[in-house]
Amino acid sequence: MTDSITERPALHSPLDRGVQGVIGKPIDRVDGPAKVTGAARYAYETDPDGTLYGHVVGATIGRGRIISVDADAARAATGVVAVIVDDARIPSDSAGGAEKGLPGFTRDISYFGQPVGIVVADSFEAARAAARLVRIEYEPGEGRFDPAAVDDVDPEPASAFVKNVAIGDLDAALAASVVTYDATFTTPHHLPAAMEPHATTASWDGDQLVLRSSLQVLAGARKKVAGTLGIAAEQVRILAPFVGGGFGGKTGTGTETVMAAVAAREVGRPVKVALSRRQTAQLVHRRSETQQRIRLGCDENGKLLAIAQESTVSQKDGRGFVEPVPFGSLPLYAAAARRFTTGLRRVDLPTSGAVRAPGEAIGTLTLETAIDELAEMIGIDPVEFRRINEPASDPGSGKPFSTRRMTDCYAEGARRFGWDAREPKPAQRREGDWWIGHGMAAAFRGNFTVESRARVRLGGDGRAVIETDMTDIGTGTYTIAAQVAGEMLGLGVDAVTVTLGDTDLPESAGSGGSFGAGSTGSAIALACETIIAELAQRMGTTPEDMTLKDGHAIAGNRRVPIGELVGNAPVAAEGHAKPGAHTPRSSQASHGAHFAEVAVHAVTGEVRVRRFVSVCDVGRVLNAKTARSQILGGIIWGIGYALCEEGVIDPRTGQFVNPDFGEYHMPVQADIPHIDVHFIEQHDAIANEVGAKAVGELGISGAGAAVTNAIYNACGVRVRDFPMTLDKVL
Ligand code: MCN
Ligand code: MOS
Repeated sequence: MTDSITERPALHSPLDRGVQGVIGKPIDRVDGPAKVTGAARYAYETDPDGTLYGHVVGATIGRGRIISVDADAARAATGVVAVIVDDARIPSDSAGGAEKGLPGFTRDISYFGQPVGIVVADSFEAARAAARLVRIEYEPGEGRFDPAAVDDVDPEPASAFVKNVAIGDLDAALAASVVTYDATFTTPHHLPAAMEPHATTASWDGDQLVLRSSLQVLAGARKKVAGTLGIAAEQVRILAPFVGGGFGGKTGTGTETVMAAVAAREVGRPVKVALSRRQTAQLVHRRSETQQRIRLGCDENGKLLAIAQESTVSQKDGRGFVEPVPFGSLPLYAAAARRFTTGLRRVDLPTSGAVRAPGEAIGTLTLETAIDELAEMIGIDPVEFRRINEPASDPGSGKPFSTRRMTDCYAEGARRFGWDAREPKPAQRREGDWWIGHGMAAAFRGNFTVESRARVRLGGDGRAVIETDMTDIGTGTYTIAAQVAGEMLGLGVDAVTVTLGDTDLPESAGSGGSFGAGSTGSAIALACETIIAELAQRMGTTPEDMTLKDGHAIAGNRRVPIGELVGNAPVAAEGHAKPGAHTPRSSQASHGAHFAEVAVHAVTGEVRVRRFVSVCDVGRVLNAKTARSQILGGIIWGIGYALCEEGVIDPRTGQFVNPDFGEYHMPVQADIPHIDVHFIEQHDAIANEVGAKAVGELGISGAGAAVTNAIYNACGVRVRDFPMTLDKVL
């Protein structure tokens, strides 16, 4: 099928030739030394002269109205410089993922923690203490705090990113099936808990605002901040050279960003604001809880005839984001009758928004568990069952896949894991008090190329400088940017300086949707192409007949240092990557297969993940080490979603009762075994110029289901209410 699409004109591609030998290599992070020595400064660590501290004041009810505010005691407290509460300049809503500028202050409270104001003081402690002295009287209202108790479901929210799908006659296909499956799963609220707090240091120079912020996508944030403050985007500069994790929570802008800007303007001095952990849970955004009914049917040969995933999710009023539950499920399997729906309940809870692998993370956790169940019902090995149902083209759109190595991932994963030795029947293996089991699941992450620009300059010193507003949120952007340019221009990574995270630089897609590396990498490669053409001209040859290696241009028997070729006339170019002309005609994604071995304690129900193997198809791997780290991180999230992560909301007040690392349980080092990650590389020439596809969110998809399926294989227990804590497994 794929050959019906002509590939986009390839770069004459030093990347494919790999003469310099840096692309794809497991090179250590170029920003590593700066990070471990503390030279890398994060948003809250910059102190322009005279910086003051801001602390956000939040509502202490989940629904109702403010009757009165008394800030006298706060204003009189030691060290306090300003108290801005109950004020039109304070945005009325949580800012994470805001689509537009935020509306100004309202006395109507629609979620617990809603920002009401900010206190500015000469120390962090003074600001926090004074924030507690602000007296607010409320008239509490009736809140919709328990999504499951909200009867009203919008069956087809207009804003949904994934539209409802109804293809073929589902009921007839189920009736014609030899085996059918029908079960309902629930997944809880999840929090995007980055290590670095959500923080901003804001300073004004006349009417120019400089924000040192921990954000993922700077160009978008700049527009949103400007919209909220009622100023032009050109008046805002955002700097984010280092970001200590975001996981979706730092897309859009942040409450702390707008609040710091408002406060700094009021006091005429720089102000910095960091959200506490508790505030992070309230003011950033959660991944919506979900209810998912999954129905499947297959014929006697295991061929799926029907597949349905009907979900409900929740969102507060006035917000458009709808957790796209079926996003990863849609293109997984061929089945003629298909139904995927996402209904929406309106609640008075913190905004729900994009958390790492929106939709896929929880939609494949359930679907891949259900597929395992159906495979067992029809008596076919789960790997074989998936192979039987591998689609030839995207079963939703009918479009050909750009590249898809899913079945190779199954085969290679099974081989590496030793799947042949698995006992097909549950509860067959026991080691002392532990039941041992094996499970697997498919992984899927859609791939997008998003418009991105990068500038590359080559100087007379033979060094290259890359400039773009792209961020590195822990992913490895600095390193892969240096690798792409190094390979293109024949330079070692130490001869490439990468400057990121500044809205004064060319606008990129930012870090989000796992489109950052492919999109920005392509912009860099395109800029290098222009530079190569110029160098070839100076060499009196063509790009095809010139090789760049180890800082030299080589053509025929001539070998000229690049610095000499550049001389006093630096060569600079801007690359502009965009979705290819073929993108709308193809279906693009990264794929993978996860295999897990677990031990389940026969007496306590404790689950230990003992072994994990993952084989992934992500197009070109830009850096084998950072790409592996991304998959590792994703798998750990998947294991957490299966076994322990759960944001618990008090249905009486609408507040998270476990908004910190002590109570919101995530897997720690001791919970994670050695993870074997292997890549099947096939450069995807249709996806983008560097042939690289999504990595950042792929690992989560399906990882939890490999664990749930292994638990079943170990002890015969299925749990459909996540997380599978030991009380449920027992
Ligand atoms: N990479 C590669 N080869 C490819 C693609 C990527 O080697 N073909 C590697 C590179 O090191 C690249 C990294 O993987 O820097 C991630 O690339 P990509 O998949 O394009 O993702 P983004 O750059 O867009 O990063 C965002 C993505 C998302 S959407 C979330 S959410 C997420 C994630 O990355 N949040 C993270 N991974 C995270 N990792 C860390 N440490 N912290 C976060 O907050
Ligand atoms: Mo990732 S949730 O798209 O920032």
